[in-house]
Amino acid sequence: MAKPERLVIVSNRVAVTTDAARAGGLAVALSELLKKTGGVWFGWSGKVSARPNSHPDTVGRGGVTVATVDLSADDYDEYYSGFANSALWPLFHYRLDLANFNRDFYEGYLRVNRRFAHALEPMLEDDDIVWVHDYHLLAFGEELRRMGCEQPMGFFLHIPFPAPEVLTTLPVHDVIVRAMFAYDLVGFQTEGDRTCFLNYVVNEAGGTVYEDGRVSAFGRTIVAGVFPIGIDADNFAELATSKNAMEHRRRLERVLRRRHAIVGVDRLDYTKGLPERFHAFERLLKHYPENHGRVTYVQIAPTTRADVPDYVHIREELEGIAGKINGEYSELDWTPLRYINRSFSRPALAGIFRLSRVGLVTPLRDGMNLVAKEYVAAQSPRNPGVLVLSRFAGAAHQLTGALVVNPYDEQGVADALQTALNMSLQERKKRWATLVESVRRDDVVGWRESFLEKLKSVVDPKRGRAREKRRVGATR
Ligand code: ADQ
Repeated sequence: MAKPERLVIVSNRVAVTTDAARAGGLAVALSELLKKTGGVWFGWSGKVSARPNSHPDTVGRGGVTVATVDLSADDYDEYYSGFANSALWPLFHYRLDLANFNRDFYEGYLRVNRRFAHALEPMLEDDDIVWVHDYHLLAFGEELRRMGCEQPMGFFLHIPFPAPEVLTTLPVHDVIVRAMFAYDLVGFQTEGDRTCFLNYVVNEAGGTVYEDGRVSAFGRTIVAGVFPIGIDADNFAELATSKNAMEHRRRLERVLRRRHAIVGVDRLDYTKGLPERFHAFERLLKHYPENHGRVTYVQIAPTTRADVPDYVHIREELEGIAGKINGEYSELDWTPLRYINRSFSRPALAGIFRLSRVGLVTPLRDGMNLVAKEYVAAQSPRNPGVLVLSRFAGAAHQLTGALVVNPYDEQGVADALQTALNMSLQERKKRWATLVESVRRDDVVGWRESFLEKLKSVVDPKRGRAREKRRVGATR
């Protein structure tokens, strides 16, 4: 019997787990799959060391080999904080004003992609399938190919792919896109992202797009597909009624004292539109004074990437706006905005979502946004809340039952909040039914399976030829 293919997942950080209560659905979905097929999860250990290891440290966890390498301080500054998070992240989210195209960052990015590829290559077997994740590792596949690796390789971009007019401001845009052609399948979150990629290929690289999804440029033909990521909806719904969730719900209920809650949960990132969101809430209080004493907005936003200066600025900015709103509108027994700058457990978030009348998700740009889907999954079918969602989140293409807003239009968001807070139970139920149907249907397992099936279908003929070559070689 043929040996099943082994899956090798490559991502900046590894997250092997089965603890759905603690980890996100993505980590669990990929871990589960690795356990089924046997496999390797390779990436950065999260450690910075003076002498980073060139051979990965490996540990076996339930049939999965976790293989990690450290970064040097220069690697960390140039690859992680530098090119990945100060050039690609802002650029791909259309924040040209924040992008830093320092050449050293780019050199460091290529160096780490190469070092990672050299570290993984000795572990690879002929029948492996390699699945690489996200903007930190765009150049990783090309480095593996340079070493002669012929395994099927897929790449999934979790963040948006920008329009060519924006992407071409990156001095090395052509090198980066050419590197993407080392993969056999490149996956995007939305049709819009894929279109931006195809437009670049045709207009900037002189490539060709075929009707069946194949794309040729730089002497290679690959497939570009759309695979909107989802969550483990049933699991999240269960978490929302767990003991832990109920405890947090009760704590919040005590503070709310029958007031409606609006909830936002985001990593503290300038792409999430938090200052605009705070201003929109301020407008709600200003233009719809009947909400004074009646509505509390809870924003949970833990600090991330704290050593990238723009993340320090956004934190200070938010503290200023929150202080101003509360200073102006608070009463002895009512604090309009509760801004909490730390992380919560997943059951706690699920409980808070379930209690909140409105889920406010207004990124300025977002690959998908899983919080929007988690808010929907956590709702009670008998008394569901309303999702107010930015049109610039990938999720807006699927979650048509939401109140879709333009996050730059603060008055528009305030009006949508007012509509949400006053929406009849009948309409809330109707909208939620559409939303939850979509969240359940396009879940994380479907995402994972459809990507891997596509990858296999793209490379099967090639694999057949490679096997035949090896067989003929062996019988000679
Ligand atoms: P992120 O930018 O991190 O992900 P998102 O999709 O919302 O954004 O996922 C965040 C996850 O972290 C969610 O599962 C959420 O519950 C959790 N989280 C957020 N704040 C938290 C808090 N305070 N405490 C605990 N958990 C918290 C990137 C892209 C997205 C894309 C995902 C997946 O930027 O566009 O949807 O990858 O592909």
